[in-house]
Amino acid sequence: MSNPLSAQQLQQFNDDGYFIARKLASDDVVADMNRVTDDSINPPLAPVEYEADVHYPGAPESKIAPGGQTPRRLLNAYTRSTVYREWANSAEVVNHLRQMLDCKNVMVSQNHHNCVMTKHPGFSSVTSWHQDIRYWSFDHPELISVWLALGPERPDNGGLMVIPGSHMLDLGRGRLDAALFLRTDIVENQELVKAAIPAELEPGDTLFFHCRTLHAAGQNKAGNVKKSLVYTYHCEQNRSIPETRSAVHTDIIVGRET
Ligand SMILES: O=C(O)CCC(=O)C(=O)O
Repeated sequence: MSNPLSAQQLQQFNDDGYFIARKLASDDVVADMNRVTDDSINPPLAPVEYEADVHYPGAPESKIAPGGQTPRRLLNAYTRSTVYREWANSAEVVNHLRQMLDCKNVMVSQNHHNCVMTKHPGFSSVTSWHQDIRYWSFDHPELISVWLALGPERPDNGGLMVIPGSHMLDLGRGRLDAALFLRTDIVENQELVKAAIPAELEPGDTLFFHCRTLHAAGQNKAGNVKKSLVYTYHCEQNRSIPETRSAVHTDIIVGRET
């Protein structure tokens, strides 16, 4: 296996619920992805989710409000471009996932994430604390998202923050609001978020995080659009529940010929 994770790195992922692989994507791959992404933002190439669609704090109220046409996610990344698809299938990504998920056949979902997240200065919204498992319906809550930075990511441009070890917490339903975000009015939650740390990334750095790891992100207050390619993976044996949002489009085994 090329460039396997060491036992210590794997332990770090298991303990923290996330792991950053520095410079996992080459400069050439990142440059290609930036080119394709920039061509898809202006004008936005469908299918696109707009800031106005998410209704998160700070988002424009509607598509006709100022900033209402700001893209938030370029959807269907896997089928959108060869360069995105090749990354989803790359040995760098798939070998790490085989180790983290502890299975040979890893599948990528086309049902959520599977997108390029774009965060624009001026019209971006806040994503409150949540676990991605809220989106997913699978036999087991064992999925990993892979977040590739196409540029620098820090708190001031809306980069992710994570709470180490939060993937092991048993959060009762009462600690989450109607949309399954962490309630801010609960003292235990206020204490919990004090442990947050920024996942600072440089172009090509790749954040692997468990679907139960609490994370959040602020608005982009910097000068450039922040862009990140995100996929979510699971083992072949861990199946989506039929007739849920997780089962609409076919999952694909990665790491074979594309
Ligand atoms: O970039 C952001 O605002 C966070 C996105 C996120 O956490 C998600 O889509 O699950």
